Amino acid sequence: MTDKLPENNFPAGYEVPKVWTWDKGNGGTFASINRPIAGPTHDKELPVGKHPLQLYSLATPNGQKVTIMLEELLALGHKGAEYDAWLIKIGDGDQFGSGFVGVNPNSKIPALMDRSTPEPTRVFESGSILVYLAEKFGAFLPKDLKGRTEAMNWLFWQMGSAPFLGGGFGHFFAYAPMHIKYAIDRYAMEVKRQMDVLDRHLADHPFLAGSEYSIADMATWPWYGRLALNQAYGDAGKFLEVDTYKHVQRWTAEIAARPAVKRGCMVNRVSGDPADQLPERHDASDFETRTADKLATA
Ligand SMILES: N[C@@H](CCC(=O)N[C@@H](CS)C(=O)NCC(=O)O)C(=O)O
Repeated sequence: MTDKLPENNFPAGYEVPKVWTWDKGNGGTFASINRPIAGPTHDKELPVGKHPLQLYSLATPNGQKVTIMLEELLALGHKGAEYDAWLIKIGDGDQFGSGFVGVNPNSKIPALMDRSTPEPTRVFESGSILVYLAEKFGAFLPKDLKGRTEAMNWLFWQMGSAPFLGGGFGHFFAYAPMHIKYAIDRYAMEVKRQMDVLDRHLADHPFLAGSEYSIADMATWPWYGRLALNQAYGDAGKFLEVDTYKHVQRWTAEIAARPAVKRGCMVNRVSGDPADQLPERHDASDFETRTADKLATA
């Protein structure tokens, strides 16, 4: 670090101290919820509904992976996949309540409690939730070892890659309190490389795991499909010229057209068009009767 002149740093004159201290006023979009420590901040039990599966979530891309999977399972006829989806407002710090931390010690949505097992089973990390549901219901994960492995390859690829898209590119493009060319260039390059990885693979495979639509697609679409639709981080899609990834565009459009994907994207959603927001889901009929536009006029 000694080769870096303080006047070239950002902000100019900044020198890295010997020991980091928490600057609570750093001003980023999520500054009010970010903390350097784990654990609960307050006591709060989680609500429990009537269904076997209790989901505690919000319609971010990580949250949508799971609601898409649950809606796909229900569409296939798996009645045991009925679920209550409770809203966790991460901007208000709900993820730091004691009940939520009991389900996910990492304090991040999505978190799932399966109450159909002899003792309730907690499941956290969106990738782990997808695998759990795929194995529980025997669906959306190829049965043969080769196909299953290819689905896992892409699922783990997504889990490892998306933080560069969201935490890296998205953060510095949209959420940081200033634009830093170095950071934006570094992460834009990486995200374009990732889009090209997907594009080359999807050129000769209908879906990520091959011919079968799987949890790998459900994990990847809310991140890279949304970006391909220019629905992530303002105008990031234009900035990254996402229209040039033709095979990603084909795959994105195909998945976007699935009715279960449309429903899954509405659950626990609290922004955008009120007709597309279903803040909480406790019954399949809620899509008809309990969207935000209907609740407002009830
Ligand atoms: N690796 C985790 C990431 C989950 C995650 O980052 N969730 C975000 C919303 S997309 C969250 O809950 N943020 C709240 C916080 O950081 O306090 C997963 O895939 O489940």
